[in-house]
Amino acid sequence: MRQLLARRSVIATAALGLALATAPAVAEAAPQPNTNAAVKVNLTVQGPNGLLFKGKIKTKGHDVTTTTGGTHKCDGTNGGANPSKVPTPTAALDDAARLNYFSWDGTWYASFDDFSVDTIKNVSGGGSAYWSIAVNGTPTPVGGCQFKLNAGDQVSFTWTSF
Ligand code: B12
Repeated sequence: MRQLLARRSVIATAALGLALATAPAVAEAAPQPNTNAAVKVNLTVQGPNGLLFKGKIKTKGHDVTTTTGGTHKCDGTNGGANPSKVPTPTAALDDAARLNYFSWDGTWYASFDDFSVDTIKNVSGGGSAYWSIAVNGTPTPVGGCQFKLNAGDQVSFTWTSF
């Protein structure tokens, strides 16, 4: 009798081991890379009468507050432009302004889920000029909260007449 019980126990243990060995592995979620790590970029603000700011800025996507536009995200997910948060030109401008005590203002356009940058250091475009945004010399095809910046990028806000 004792032998029979011992044999049953061995069989049960073996069956359990087999079940565990053949159980499908639970899929582990792959760790998501941090797309919004702070990057250092070179920022230039070129006004109608000369350079208004030039410097290296450490920046990442973040919420931005302007007098005219209020508080909104500015982290590259604006308008679904990027799937996750990233550093952006307007967030870089905002960081430069805060660290260097200069002002900027922008209007919020819900239609673009973005700000138009209207005034930097009290210089506005008026009716015949605007602040053009370029990265590495190329005007961005989207607004300044939608474009992804990479480390070392040359970001410029240039007063441009039209
Ligand atoms: C005219 C125009 C401009 C003019 C607007 C002033 C003017 N004198 O009319 C100027 C030259 C200033 C301009 C600038 C820019 N523009 Co623009 N512009 C247009 C255009 C051709 C027509 C807009 C319009 O008149 N709509 C009709 C009026 C009745 O509607 P509205 O909502 O009142 O229009 C206003 C807004 O569109 C706003 N506006 C214009 N451009 C942009 C860009 C952004 C990001 C925001 C938030 C608002 C904004 O200015 C208009 C007049 O007040 C559109 C293309 C299109 N077909 O829509 C591109 C367009 C809106 N612009 C675009 C872009 C990318 C820009 C810039 C970011 C380019 C750059 N790299 O510098 C800059 C803005 C930079 C900044 N300072 O923030 C993109 C926006 C795409 C997006 N998803 O963000 C568009 C769609 C063109 C494109 N690439 O397809 N623009």
